Amino acid sequence: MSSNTQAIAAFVAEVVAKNPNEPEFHQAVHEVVHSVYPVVAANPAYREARILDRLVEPERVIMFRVPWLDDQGQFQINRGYRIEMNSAIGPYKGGLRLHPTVTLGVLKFLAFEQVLKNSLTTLSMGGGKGGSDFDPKGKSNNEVMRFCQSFMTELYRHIGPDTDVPAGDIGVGGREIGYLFGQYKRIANRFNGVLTGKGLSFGGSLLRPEATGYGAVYFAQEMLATRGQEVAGKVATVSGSGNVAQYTVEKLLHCGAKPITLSDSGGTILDEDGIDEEKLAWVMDLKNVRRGRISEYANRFPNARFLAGQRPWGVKCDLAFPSATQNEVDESDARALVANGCVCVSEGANMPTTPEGVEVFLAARILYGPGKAANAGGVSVSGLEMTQNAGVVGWPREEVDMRLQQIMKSIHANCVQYGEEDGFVNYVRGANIAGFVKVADAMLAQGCV
Ligand code: NDP
Ligand code: 2IT
Repeated sequence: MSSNTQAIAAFVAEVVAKNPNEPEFHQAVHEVVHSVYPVVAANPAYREARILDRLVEPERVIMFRVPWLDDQGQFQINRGYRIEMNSAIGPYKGGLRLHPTVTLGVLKFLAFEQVLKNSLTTLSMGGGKGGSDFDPKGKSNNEVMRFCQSFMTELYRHIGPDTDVPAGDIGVGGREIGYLFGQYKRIANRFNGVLTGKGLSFGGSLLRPEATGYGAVYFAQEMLATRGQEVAGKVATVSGSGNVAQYTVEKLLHCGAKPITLSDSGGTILDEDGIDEEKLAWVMDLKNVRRGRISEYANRFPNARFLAGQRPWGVKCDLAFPSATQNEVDESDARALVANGCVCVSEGANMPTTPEGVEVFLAARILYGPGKAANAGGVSVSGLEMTQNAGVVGWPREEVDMRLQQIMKSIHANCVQYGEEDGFVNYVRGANIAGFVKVADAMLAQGCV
């Protein structure tokens, strides 16, 4: 073992010992430390200032009770969290996730990834993440509203437009942000940009709903261009059927690609004819208004098949966009994608590929864009929403889209700068190092805080 390998193993072992029962956090830290350790080893100032030790320690963790009354008048109790991970380069920024699988460790992994992702965006945003183990599935609008109001009744004292600016993530979209904003304004007696992903009539930005999915496709375009290829004409598999998946399909259609799958936790729909604009509009209504299951697609469009309990990765494709959740692409999924001729994976979700799956993609030298680079379009437009709110202006859609495309190009260029080796771009290494250096230098400049 080289001395770096030993040092990395020792560092990760200490993180594991200090943060028991947080496997997703360990996984995220391991991947990043593996990439950035050589940079740290070569820079005595980083070592003396214990940058890595500070990076894995959240600046603040807030954990609270969220009591609410269901439609039957029964008491319900959930646990709420906000991880304020790192504010070296800006106020804490990152989404809120409402899902029964939410734990402290899941949110710490997401907050940790967010620090580096936000650094890559070129904007001034620190990293945070929050949420609750509340399950929005099967809840009425009024129950979701009462939950959001109770959640904000505690959270409001910790957030603010210059302090910590939450947004959406799994289970939190426009409806939830509306309820959260209403309660914040009521308690704080302030109308400001404390949340992003707001409705257009109360300070939201055009293109924020589309931004993550569009950005993941823009990132794929940049990756493909390095090999003289383009998105047009390619067959694409997409997982998930929520915000990110829907707008990934929309942008793929704009670019002339053929998306053929969507999924949810029940299984995958495969539509060999392609999911076109009309079918996508039906999916948006199903998921965002009627809040149904993706299996219904196969009833509505009989040429499509529902693959119960399956993920999309066994389906032959040129491009893959994992856009559901963490660890949804394992080693055998990655092998199947490569064997079927997939040339490019652009991650809309956060850490959707297991470490073993990542190894398969890197060994096959396909174009592999990790989430913290490929899905940074969402938080980037959140940053643009903050700028618009601060200036009390609203930019036209074309302007936001132009800025989003510029940011995705710049993230790609940064990944290439730090990740190119022997004519191959290792986007994992590139994204980790590029994100890290900016935060590390800011921490160095700010002293022992
Ligand atoms: P949504 O809640 O809109 O959609 C989530 C989708 O993923 C649903 O189809 C859901 O299916 C599926 N899913 C969630 N958990 C699981 C699971 N454990 N197993 C299988 N399927 C699952 O969330 P988003 O589209 O906003 O988020 C998707 C991913 O993108 C997440 O990883 C998120 O962190 C990431 N992301 C989101 C951004 C944003 O701007 N929204 C920005 C950057 C990244 P079901 O309904 O069955 O649960
Ligand atoms: O993972 C993410 O980047 C998000 N869920 C978006 C965060 C944000 O603040 O817009």
